[in-house]
Order: sequence, then structure tokens, then C-alpha cells
Amino acid sequence: KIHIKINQIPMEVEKGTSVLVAAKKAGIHIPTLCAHPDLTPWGACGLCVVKVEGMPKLPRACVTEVSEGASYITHDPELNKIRRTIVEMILSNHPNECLTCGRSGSCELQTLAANFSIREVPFESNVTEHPKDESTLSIVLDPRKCIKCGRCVLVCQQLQDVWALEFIGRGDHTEMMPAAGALLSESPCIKCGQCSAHCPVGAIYERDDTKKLLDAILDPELHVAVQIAPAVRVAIGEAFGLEPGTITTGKIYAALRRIGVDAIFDTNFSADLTIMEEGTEFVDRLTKGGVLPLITSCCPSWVDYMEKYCADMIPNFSTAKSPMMMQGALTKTYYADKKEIPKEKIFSAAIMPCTSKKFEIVRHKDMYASGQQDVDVVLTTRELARLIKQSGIDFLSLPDEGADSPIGAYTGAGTIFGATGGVMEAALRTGYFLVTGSEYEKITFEEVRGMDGIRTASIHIDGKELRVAIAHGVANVRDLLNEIRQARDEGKEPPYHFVEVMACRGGCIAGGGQPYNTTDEVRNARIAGMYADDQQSEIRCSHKNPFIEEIYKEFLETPGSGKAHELLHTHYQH
Ligand code: HC1
Ligand code: SF4
Repeated sequence: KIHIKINQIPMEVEKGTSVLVAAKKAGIHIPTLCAHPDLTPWGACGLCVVKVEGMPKLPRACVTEVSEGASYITHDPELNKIRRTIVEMILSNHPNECLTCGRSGSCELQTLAANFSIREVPFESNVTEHPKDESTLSIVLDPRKCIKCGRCVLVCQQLQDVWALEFIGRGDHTEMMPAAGALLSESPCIKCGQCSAHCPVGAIYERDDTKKLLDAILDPELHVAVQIAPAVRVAIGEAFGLEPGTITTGKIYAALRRIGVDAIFDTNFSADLTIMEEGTEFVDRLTKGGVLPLITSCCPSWVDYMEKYCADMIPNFSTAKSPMMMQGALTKTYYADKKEIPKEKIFSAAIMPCTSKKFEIVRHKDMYASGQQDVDVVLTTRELARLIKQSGIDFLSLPDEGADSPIGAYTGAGTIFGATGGVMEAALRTGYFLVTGSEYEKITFEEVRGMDGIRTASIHIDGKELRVAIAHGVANVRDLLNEIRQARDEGKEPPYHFVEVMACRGGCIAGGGQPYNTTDEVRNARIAGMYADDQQSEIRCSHKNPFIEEIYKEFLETPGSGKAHELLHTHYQH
């Protein structure tokens, strides 16, 4: 332990703690634009300068470790003046476009400018002209607004190991963008949107598709059906002042009805369906000697990464589509038939925590399984929050409503898909039933939960050992894949039978389209919300969802049937 004083308050902190983190523990907020708890600090913006008693220099709190006996001053009029000047200098290089900016209202620079009462910028304006990069369907890069904090580059390289974004140029001329002047669509970008979730300003943001949904609602010819993803329900409340992890499923349904959609379904329903399809595929491979491990494929960024960089693993991928795409296909077939609505008159929208899902809907011709585009538009959680606000809805006072039938009901297994390890746990709950035809007494599998980047577990089912692995955050995947490849190339038993991969740290609860300010603390709270939703569910295993039983009986025949393959499975491209 190290003993320090911060603003004369004595405190004890662990050795190696930065002054920034120590101050936060003391309830003191030192402003930063470059530091983020997910990323290695690099002292770029200079806003976090502090004073150390007896020292002439002003160290940067984010990269300075506390030293025994030191006394730090984090705020005084002189430090405020320095910070104000730094903000003014950043503003002189920044376009003055707050009113139409993708981050207006949630911009960290805007907040600082407001807090420092900046009414005019005393430096000459010098904004570098640069076109917007709108080449992907997921995110928009506006380099003119870049403040060179480096968060996007660090998250792309450190957490995701993708390296689509790089520091280009030097010093004042540094820019953060794909190398060699490439567009994002030509770069290794996997569209996870973690850059947009970490950018403090409006330099990278989700593509806004709210107008597409509103136009569809306005069109009297269209029947608008919306599905909501598991992870949205534990995060959207944050946009309305609720704590991370607060479950607001019923309010989201109610809000969407008030916005004017015709039918509300839940992606959790088809998460249950995914378990039936993927589970059956797994049991098939296990019992008939197919390629193992089976690797999950519901994360489109992970699919994109695998197709680009690990095409040798394609045979390991589950052919099951993501729950979102299954739900879209069923909306325009099963539901359309039941309601006697021509499928071309159905507009199918999805609310997702994820920017990559905006691209998944056109990823492959299999995404048109109904004969139409199965999902017409994807809105992120952030976009839905804005829609609710612009619709004048008081979210917090909404009643809890239910989803529509028959593809709206879900089990606890469907809900936990949104947390890292959730797909695995849901599969384990149903796997035993698929292998033996009888129920297993165990419902929860604590051994696959948690936040370690790679987790492995051995589960015993019917006298057989099942080895499973979970990875989240793309940077954690490489070692796992290499272990699998090595066994494959040496002709050995695969080290695992079933592997879950999610591109985002924590899983979809921390997707690139979720409310801002995601840290591990927030991730853990949202994950706790997912498991609480599961805990309070009457039915907690996918195969026990009565609507899943019904859809097989009425429409899909059996898991893995020809019809199921036609609608619910996909192909991958090398
Ligand atoms: Fe996900 Fe999934 S869990 S991929 O993260 O399998 O986006 O929430 O909807 O499709 O169910 C995302 C979340 C989501 C799918 C499901
Ligand atoms: Fe999207 Fe979830 Fe994958 Fe993140 S982990 S890219 S939110 S599907």
C-alpha cells in the first residue's frame, strides 16, 4: 500500500495505481479526453495535469503512478486555466458543428467546453478538410472532428487486435484512420464499432438509420415488425438515467408500440431457436465424427474476422444463422403466413446493441431466405434511445407491456446470449436433453461465466467429458485458435468440443452500439442484469419454450430439417 494525499485528503492505495485512478477512488474527477479505463493510458491530451507538492513539474495523472508520501493537487484556479487553454486549443482545430453532430449531447469535448464556460475561442481556427468515410454500413468516420486522443486506434489494436485504424503521420499532423488512405471498407475493419463506443467526440459514430424506420412506420402499406436483442434491455435505461443492468424489457416494448410499430418480437425467441439448431448440429458432429470444435457464429464481427483472417477455420463454424437473422426470416415467412400478410408488405427492423448487425443483414445472399431482405434495418440501442426521446415518450413512466405472439416469447437461456459465456451456458442447458432425451438437474453453469478473456471448462454429460472454451474481445481469440489449429495439424484430439466467441469485451452487453461510457464496472452490472432476467424467468431452457415446440410442429418440422436449413442456416465465404 502507498500513502498519499489528494487535495489534502489522506488515502491509501495499491502500489502502481495512477494518480488519475487514485483521485477517482477519492471521488474526484480529473478531466481526460484520451484516457479510458479499457485502454493503456498514454498521456496524449494533457488535460489531466496535476500538481505535486514540492515539485515544479506538472505530471499527467493518467500516466503517473502514485509515490509514497506524495501530496497531489488535482484542481485549483491555475490548473483550471491550463485545462481551459487546452480545451480552447482543441476547439480551434475542431469544426463548430455541434448542432448536427452525431455526438451532440453526449460529446465529452462539448461537456468540457460547457463546463469551462468557453464562449469564444481565442486561437485562429484551423480545421483540416477531409471527406467523411461512409464506406461501411455500420460506422461513419469524420476525420475533421478527430481530436487525436487515440482511443479508437488503441481499442482497435489492443482489445480487438484488428489494426484497421492506425496513427498516420506525426506530431500535429497525426491522423487516426486506415493505413495508406484506404477506406474503412477496404481496411481490416470488422465493424464491431468499438471505436465509436470509445471515441469521446463525433469523429466516429454509428450510421444513423432511424429515418428508415420512421419512414416505414409512416407508410400505410407496410406492416412494421421489430425485434429487440437480448443486451438492449439491460442498457437502454442508462440513456434515461437508470443504473446499468436495470431490466427494461416491458418498457422497450411499450415505447416501440407508442412510436407506432405494428408487431413487437424478441430476438431472445430465436436465440432459443439457435440453441435448437446449433445444439443439434453440435450433437450431430459429436456423435457422427464431424469437425470439432464447433464454433459459434452469431457475432457478425467475429464471422467477418474469421472469413478475412482465419478462413481455415470455416469448417468449424456453426452454419446456424444469428438469432437476429433467424428472426427476420421467420418474420417474413412463418409470421407473414399466419397473419396472411404478403411478405413484401412486411418491414422487419431489429434493435441491436451492435453496429456490425447493420452490415450482417446484407452479408450473404442467405440473408434473403424469405425471398425478401429478411431484416430491412438495424438500429442500435443508442438510436432507439434517441427515437424514444424525439417521440416525446417518458420512458421511465411507461407501463411494462408484453411482446407479440408467436415469435416473442423467450426463456432465460435466450436472454443470457447477451453476456459472454451466455450462448455456451444456454447450449449446455439444452445439450444434455438433445443427447439423452431427458432433463439434466443442473441449470446454471457458473464455470462458464465471468470476465476472463479466455475461459475453459470441462463438463460431464452422460459419462462423457465435454471440453468448452469461451473468448471475448478479438485480441483473446488468437491463442485459442492456435491451440485448436495445432491439435488439428498434428492429427490430435481437438482440445475443445464447443467454443463461443464474441468480438466485444463482455459480449453484446458491451456492443459498439450500446450507451456510452462502457467500462468493466458497467459491463459487470449489465451482465448481472442478464443473469437476473434469466433467474426470474419461469422457463430457463430453450427446448422448453412452448413456442419453439410449436414452430417446429407447425412449420420447421425438426431441428436441422431441410426447411430449417433453408431459412435458418448460412454459408461462409473464403
Ligand atoms: Fe447479440 Fe445475438 S446475443 S449476437 O450479441 O446471438 O447484437 O444482444 O442479438 O443475433 O440473441 C447482438 C445481443 C444478439 C443475435 C442474440
Ligand atoms: Fe456485435 Fe455482439 Fe459481436 Fe459485439 S459481440 S460485434 S455487439 S454481435
